[in-house]
Amino acid sequence: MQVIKYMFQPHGDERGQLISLEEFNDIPFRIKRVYFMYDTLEGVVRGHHAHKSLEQILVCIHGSCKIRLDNGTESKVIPLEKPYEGLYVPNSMWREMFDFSPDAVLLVFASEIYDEKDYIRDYDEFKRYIESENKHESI
Ligand code: T46
Repeated sequence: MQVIKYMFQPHGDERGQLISLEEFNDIPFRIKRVYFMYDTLEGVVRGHHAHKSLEQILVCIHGSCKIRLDNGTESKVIPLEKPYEGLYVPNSMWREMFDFSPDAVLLVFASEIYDEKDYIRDYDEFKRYIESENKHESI
């Protein structure tokens, strides 16, 4: 399973660091929505879903957290610990976010506006969805 992590270029000088992210240049899609989560309680696991179409880039701009990505056959855990690392999460990928440090701020760039119909929130349904997608691809 291929995991794509972007390393953004900080514009550092004697005052500190600045990162600028532009759609299509640094983020590989048109950014239609930005959201972030913070004050995540210890032991909490967020996510537990996949998206049919949505693509996203996750950046832990403060603190740290871990992301589990699962494509239906393989699963990987990716730590996010630096504000210049962006994890690309494609569509049809189950995700869970966990191990948030108390100061973690997880910023997300999303390719679509919020749409509950795009979510698959049941893992067995996700597996069936992946299988049907693979069938279509092999025809
Ligand atoms: C994802 C992971 C990484 C909105 O009203 N608008 C929004 O844009 C979002 C993202 C959420 N919401 C509402 C829906 C729920 O009532 O905020 C509440 C929490 O959302 P959810 O339980 O879906 O949050 P997470 O952390 O489980 O998942 C979120 C995104 O929903 C999801 O697309 O990939 O972060």
